[in-house]
Amino acid sequence: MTHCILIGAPVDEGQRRLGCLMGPAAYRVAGLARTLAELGHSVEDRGDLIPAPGRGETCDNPAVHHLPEVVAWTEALAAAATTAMGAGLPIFLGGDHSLALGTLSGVTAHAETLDRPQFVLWLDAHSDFHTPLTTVSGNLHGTPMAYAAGRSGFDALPPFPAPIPAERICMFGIRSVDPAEHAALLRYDIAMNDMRVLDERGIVAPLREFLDRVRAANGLLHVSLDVDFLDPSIAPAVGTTVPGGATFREAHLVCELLHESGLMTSLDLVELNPFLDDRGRTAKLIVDLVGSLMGRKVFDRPTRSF
Ligand code: EXY
Ligand code: MN
Ligand code: MN
Ligand code: MN
Repeated sequence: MTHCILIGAPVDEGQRRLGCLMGPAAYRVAGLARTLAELGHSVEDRGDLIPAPGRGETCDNPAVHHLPEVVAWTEALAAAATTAMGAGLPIFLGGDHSLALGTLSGVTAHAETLDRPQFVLWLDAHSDFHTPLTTVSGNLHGTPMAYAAGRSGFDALPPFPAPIPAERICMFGIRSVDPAEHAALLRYDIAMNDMRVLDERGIVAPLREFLDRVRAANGLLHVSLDVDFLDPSIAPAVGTTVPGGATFREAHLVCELLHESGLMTSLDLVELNPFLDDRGRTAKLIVDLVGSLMGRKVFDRPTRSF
């Protein structure tokens, strides 16, 4: 059984549609701790982080907004992530996806101390591969994967502890990539499982390929689950809906395979905007998916006989 450490990160500054700051509360109301406890895990809720005041950082792209606040969140989250990694499985309750600037920094710094490679599974409609200099929207939630991969242009942020090589990154569910991200991604050998690939190959083969790589390298695995990975018809509570997302069954299968692998060492739950939800259904769905990630099965086979 696992010691699960809940860390609230009500970050709303990485995009412009207010509401993600209510995410941590919504996950708690939807029964996240109870779900984990019922599966036999111990749960420690460390409450919500409070970042330091911003220090006025600027960047050359005038579209970028709330940079000092995002820098402060990144520092607070990186420290919290590194500390929690030594104590259990941190589950970061967002908050918009800019929080991954901090969580990826913190877990990667921890992996460095263990001399183990850090891997990332990015479950998202978007590649989030902009830098502060290439983003057109100016929304920094579109940048964390580029930061972790070591792209330049993040001068306002602390240097990323050990940039994650492309072959340790797997993107899953991608269906919205901006031109500047696309041009950059062509220079990286990231496993790009966009919806075209998943439609053709299904979920199982590409995910197992990646998990096999993590296992072979004795790696740590950070999973970043953006609500918009899911189809908007089942998960409406997100500001950046993109049609054609993962179905209920596909998403559960991803979670079940991850659990079966035993490889996940940290988890982000990001982009939930409870203000856009329909009677809590999206929050409840994410909690349900965390249940599958943490071991809930429809039928618990003693051996794999299917
Ligand atoms: N690529 C778009 C932008 O940079 O504004 C959309 C980014 C959405 C990011 C969401 C969280 O995944
Ligand atoms: Mn995202
Ligand atoms: Mn997204
Ligand atoms: Mn390579």
